[in-house]
Amino acid sequence: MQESSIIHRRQFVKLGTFAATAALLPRTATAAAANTAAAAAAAPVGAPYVLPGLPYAHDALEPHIDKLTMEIHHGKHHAAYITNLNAALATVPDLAKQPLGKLLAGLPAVPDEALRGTLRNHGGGHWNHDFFWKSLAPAAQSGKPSAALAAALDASFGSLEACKKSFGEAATKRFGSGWAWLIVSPDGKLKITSSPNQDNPLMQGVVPAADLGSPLLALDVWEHAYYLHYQNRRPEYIAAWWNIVNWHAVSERFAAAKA
Ligand code: MN3
Repeated sequence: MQESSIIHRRQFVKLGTFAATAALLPRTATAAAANTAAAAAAAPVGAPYVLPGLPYAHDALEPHIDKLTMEIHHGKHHAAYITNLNAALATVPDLAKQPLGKLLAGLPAVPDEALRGTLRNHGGGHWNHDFFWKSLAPAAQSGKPSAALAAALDASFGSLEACKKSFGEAATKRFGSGWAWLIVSPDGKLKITSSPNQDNPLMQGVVPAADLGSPLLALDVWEHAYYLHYQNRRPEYIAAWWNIVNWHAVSERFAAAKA
């Protein structure tokens, strides 16, 4: 009971921030912020988890990500992570009460090795995809980094273009399936990392300590994310993907991480 009221309050605060920001933004950006707020409102807050709806239509990211890829990626791949996560959590009611991010941050405390592996892969799969969808917006609503985020990107990488270059290299070099991340490190600096499979920067004791932090932006480089349209041309997918980054969402995450 106490746990759920804490989660509710946290969500309420987050939605309040979105609403306040939306009031200050021009019309197209307001629509994007409203989409993000709607997605946050629809997002699951506990087990059993349900597949959250996309904050845009399946074809809204074309031509950069095609409709069929979005339908399969969201409706099949993401849904399967949730099904497997729920099946695992059904056996451990105490763990099921934890917010997913907290559960993933504390994986080493899960004593059963098989359960730990399932939570890592399928809990990570749900968290990462939920985060990924909210990191994207139709190209016309992509926007740009806030002044504060732009300044931090300049300070850490020299420029936004230099950040994109490093991020693209991390995403390209990730062997096999995984993710590229832009995070705020515990020291407050921005950093680019990558992780295998469904690992993410929240996973203490799983990913290297230097790769831990608050995620601002994620790119899925599993072949299921791009193969139908781009086949083996991962760098082409990465380059096109920048057109549909939701910079409003990324800027909000940066502000929250620095607060
Ligand atoms: Mn995926």
